[in-house]
Amino acid sequence: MTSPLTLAVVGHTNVGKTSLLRTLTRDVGFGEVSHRPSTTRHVEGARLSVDGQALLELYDTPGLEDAIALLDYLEQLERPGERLDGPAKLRRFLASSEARQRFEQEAKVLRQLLASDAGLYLIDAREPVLAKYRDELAVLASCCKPLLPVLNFAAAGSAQVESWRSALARLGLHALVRFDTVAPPQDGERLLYDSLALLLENYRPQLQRLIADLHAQALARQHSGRQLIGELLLDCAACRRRVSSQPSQEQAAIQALHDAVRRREQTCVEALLRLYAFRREDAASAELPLLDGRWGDDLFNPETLKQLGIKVGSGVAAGAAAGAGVDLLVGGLSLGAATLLGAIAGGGLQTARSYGARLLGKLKGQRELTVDDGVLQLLAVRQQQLLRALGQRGHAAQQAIALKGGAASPEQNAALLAALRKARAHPEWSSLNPHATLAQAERQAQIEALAGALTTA
Ligand SMILES: Nc1nc2c(ncn2[C@@H]2O[C@H](COP(=O)(O)OP(=O)(O)O)[C@@H](O)[C@H]2O)c(=O)[nH]1
Ligand SMILES: [Mg+2]
Repeated sequence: MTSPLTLAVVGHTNVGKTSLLRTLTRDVGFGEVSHRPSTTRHVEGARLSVDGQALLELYDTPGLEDAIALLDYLEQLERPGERLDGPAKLRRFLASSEARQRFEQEAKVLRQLLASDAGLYLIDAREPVLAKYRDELAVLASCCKPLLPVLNFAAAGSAQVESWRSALARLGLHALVRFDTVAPPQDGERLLYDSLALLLENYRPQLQRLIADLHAQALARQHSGRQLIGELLLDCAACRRRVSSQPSQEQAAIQALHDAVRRREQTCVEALLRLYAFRREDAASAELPLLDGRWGDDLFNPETLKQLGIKVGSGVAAGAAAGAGVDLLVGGLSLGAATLLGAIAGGGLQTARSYGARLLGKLKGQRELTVDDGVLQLLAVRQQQLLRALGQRGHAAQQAIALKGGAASPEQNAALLAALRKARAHPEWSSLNPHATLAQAERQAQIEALAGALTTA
């Protein structure tokens, strides 16, 4: 079994070292991140494994605070006539009392880099290139370990990538990667591991395994995310509340439906956050716009009729499918009720239970309240936004994602509404309805269909 590649994450204080570990390990709780300098006081590590095999170990270190003074100190460690190489000089320094006092932080960093296979040298790319960085690099270079500069904060408008690139080239560092721990560039992690594989040929196979795993995990998360959204939409589309047509009761029913949908959306938000290993407070959704509800009657939905074995003419089907609503249904009632009663009588017990009560309710002047298409579309858009944002979010990010919603494309709407129409005819599929039967293959297939109708890139 190969040993893991060990990397020391080094650099000035406040350049995002701890943040980088959070993002690469997808652990929002790693270490302590702060805009205050010198929050990380000791070395802390994390290990990345694939299928139980440890591939990479990352060590967070304190910031290098006084490299200029340390470089001077290292210079004068040589006795007259002596020519020590970097590691020899460092060994002498680490054995000195200064390494336990004045340069205690720096000593921790250098010890960790000496014990590692290589270092990631983090830079705040918004900063101008100053002499202190040259001294810092000179000190680090004396460890004689490969160093990969990481230009962090690359997403900031003020990032000075080109001047850093040429300054680093003058110091003999030609490979570098751009990164942003809060908003990692697309493929940022892969590029980082690819660049390491160039510097550390021996570790190429395990870095490539890590890259392949990253890719597979990202796809799996996206797939699961779409399914979670599909299930939310299905639950809401199939949800119904029966109510007698008195205004006060209608209002209460609308409010109850609204609350149920809102809670269901929050459940989905939290499941997505967990899937992407973020915390509950990492996303905040705006209020749902007031739900009007839809006085639907899916007893005449072609899908319902199909389940009862009734063939409908395309005219009726098209009208019902377009959600033509009450007018059509009033017209269809005499025909529909009789036909349906016949079908229910001829059907099995399950059919009678499922549709008999609804039809009876309808005949008694009760109405059914369902979630309208507009709200379903808004939920779809919002949750897809969240899924996209989570895919692009670094685990070092500190600000919550705000979910607002927007417009979906007409093609997307059409595909989605078609998939939702079928769900509307299956109240037994909704976890928001009593007596739901959720473990059905057909329900699962419909969730897949809904997930497929979503277009999250
Ligand atoms: N916008 C942005 N902020 C970052 C980035 N990396 C770190 N930060 C912020 O910079 C500050 C210092 O980060 P930290 O990880 O504690 O730096 P360290 O001292 O090098 O470990 C924190 O407020 C972070 O949220 C980044 O890539 N982009
Ligand atoms: Mg830190």
